[in-house]
This record gives sequence, C-alpha cells and structure tokens, in this order.
Amino acid sequence: MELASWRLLARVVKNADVVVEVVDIRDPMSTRSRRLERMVEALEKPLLIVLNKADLVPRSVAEKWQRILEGMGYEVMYMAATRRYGTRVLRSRIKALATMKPFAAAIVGYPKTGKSSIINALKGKRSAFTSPVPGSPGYTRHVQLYKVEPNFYLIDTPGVIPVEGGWPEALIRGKSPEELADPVPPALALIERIVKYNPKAFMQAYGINSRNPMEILERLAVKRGWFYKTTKEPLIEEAARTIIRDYHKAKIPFYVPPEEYLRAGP
Ligand SMILES: Nc1nc2c(ncn2[C@@H]2O[C@H](COP(=O)(O)OP(=O)(O)OP(=O)(O)O)[C@@H](O)[C@H]2O)c(=O)[nH]1
Ligand SMILES: [Mg+2]
Repeated sequence: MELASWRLLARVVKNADVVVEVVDIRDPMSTRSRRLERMVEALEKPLLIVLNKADLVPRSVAEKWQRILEGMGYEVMYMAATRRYGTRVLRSRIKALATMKPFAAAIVGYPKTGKSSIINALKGKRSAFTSPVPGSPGYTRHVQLYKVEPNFYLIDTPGVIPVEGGWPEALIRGKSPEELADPVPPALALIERIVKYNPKAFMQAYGINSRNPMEILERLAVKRGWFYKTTKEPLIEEAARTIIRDYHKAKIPFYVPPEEYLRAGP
C-alpha cells in the first residue's frame, strides 16, 4: 500500500476551496495532523476539523473534544458518518466556509478515519469505496471528485497523510495487519494504550480478564485455537493481527478521555 506524498496533498489543498480534516474521535490528538493544519493555514484555505465516529464515544466526550479544539481556534464539529448523524450540519458548515461558486471541499485525514464514509453520507447514496482495515479492498487509492449538488463538489483522498502520530498509531494506520513484518510490538503498544483508558476493554471484546498485553495476546490465541505447529506455543502473531484489525473495526471499546488530555497538557 502506498501513502501518497505531501506534494500530492499540497496539490489537493491548493485546488480546494475548503479543507475538511477528518479525525477519529476515539483519539483525536493522535489522529490529527498538525503538519496538514499548518499547510492549510499557509495556503490560506478555510479549515474545518470533523471529529468522526462519534457513535463510539459518549456525547459529553464528543462535546468536550469539540470545545478543546475550538479553544485552539479551529472550526470543529462532530459526526457519525456511517449513522448519517451530523450530515446536514456538515453540509451547511462547508457551504458557509466556501467563498465562491462552484466550490470543492477536500476531505483529508489519516487512513481509516472515515473520509469516504463522510462523502457517502453527504452524497446520500453509496459511491465512494470504504473498508475497515488499511490495505484491504475498498480503501481509497486515488484522488476522486464527487458532485454533491450543483456547484458543490467533494474531493476524496486516500489516507494520504504520512502518519506522524505517535507509536503505535504510525504503524497500524500506515499498513495492513498482514503487511506488518512483526505485528506483535505494535499490538502490545496498542493493547497497553487501550487498557490504560478502558481496563475492561478485552473482557468486553473477547471475554479475556487481563490487563497484561502479552497475556492478552496469548489468551486470545489459545481461545481461538491458534498454535505453532512445531512448538504448540500460542501463535501470538495471529492474535496481534486480529487485535489490530478489531481496533480498526471498533470491536474493542476504547476512547481517550478529554480530561486525560487536559491533565497531561498538550
Ligand atoms: N462506528 C463508526 N465507524 C465508521 C464511521 N465512519 C466510518 N467508519 C468505519 O471506518 C472504516 C473506514 O472508513 P472509510 O470511509 O473507508 O475511511 P477512509 O478514511 O476513507 O479510509 P482510506 O480511504 O483507506 O484512508 C470503515 O469500516 C467504516 O465503516 C462512523 O461514523 N462510525
Ligand atoms: Mg477512503
């Protein structure tokens, strides 16, 4: 899988009248790109930050993240594209930011944040391809233009932003779980992060009552019957890929509480 370059992204932003940055509301600070935001600012384009997947967090959490980012001077809203929640608000906020007609809004953001799903929601019928996991069929490969209404266009982009977010985000969003040479280290880091914010996450997802990352991998492998043929040890690589995949598919309940971010400081 190829992550297009900053040059492609710059071209898309230059050609857009409005830029919509899509982030995952479960972890907004690791899934936004300051570099993209600075680029949009430098090119003097209006920017709207969309906190997507709001169905995966309590409403109070969505509202707090919105206020935190608004406090930094950004235009912000939250929505749940696959539930068609917030679609009308998004449409009118894009229109309010556009200064001419016709206009095109570029939908940009990290892989798997729901850019194509947002375009489908705005268009009202399925047209942009979507997929749950990086690199699997249906991820966006090329920049594509869609018409929402007369004079209103959307530019879909592949997960083009080279992922700069912290470990393990950089690894698990940039490649499919199958492509990872060793999925265990990023899975362990991911598990640690999830458990930190939701100690019961793996109980809820798999019935595994543990907070120890390595033990969680081993117990999942045992539960699913995945063993090395030779040594009969649990096949933790397979468990690691499953957990990364299930994280993308939101099967593991988890979000970063805004209070945590405020306490730790930006
Ligand atoms: N729960 C939930 N899942 C969502 C939402 N929006 C998108 N998803 C899911 O997130 C996954 C990725 O969605 P896409 O629309 O393909 O994301 P994308 O940003 O276009 O991905 P790339 O083009 O590969 O970068 C899919 O499994 C979607 O069903 C949402 O609002 N809520
Ligand atoms: Mg896409």
